[in-house]
Amino acid sequence: MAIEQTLILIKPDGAFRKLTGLTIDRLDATGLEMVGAKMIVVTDKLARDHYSSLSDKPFFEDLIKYIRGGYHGISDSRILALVYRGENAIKAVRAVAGATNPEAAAPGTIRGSFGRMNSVTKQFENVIHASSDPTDAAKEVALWFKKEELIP
Ligand code: IDP
Ligand code: MG
Repeated sequence: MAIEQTLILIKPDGAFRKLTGLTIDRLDATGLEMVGAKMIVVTDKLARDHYSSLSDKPFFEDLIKYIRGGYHGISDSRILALVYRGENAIKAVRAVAGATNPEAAAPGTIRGSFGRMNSVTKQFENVIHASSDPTDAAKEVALWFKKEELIP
């Protein structure tokens, strides 16, 4: 069993709809350890670096607007970034996060319980980001956190 770290972001819809505490409750229920937490302004550069692998997708510009709070009336949105650590942390957090499309996410998952398809903006509002594999997790943790901001 590998000890992994994974990055979680409470996206602007989660903060706007006051789902932060409920989301952390689900994350803590995994038994993993929270080793990093901070509020951070999502600059245009940070958003584009974070989602660089999706830059060729048709929804990319909408995604940048969404993660920066543009669909929730927030400019220079601050979001809560978290790092959880433990055995198979990446898969464990993805499992409680649920499927990307909130309408397809299983009941009881974070996205299945709290996510929604916004009927006005047509955006997936899926509450959290969670790293998808060890390569992405390493890149994302390093992008959002300095080493000294994590519990050793
Ligand atoms: P993930 O967040 O479950 O890892 P990714 O495929 O990495 O899913 O996509 C990143 C984010 O981009 C999603 O969480 C969602 O906000 C958005 N997204 C992904 N696919 C679509 C789509 O088909 N339409 C609209 N937004 C999408
Ligand atoms: Mg992803």
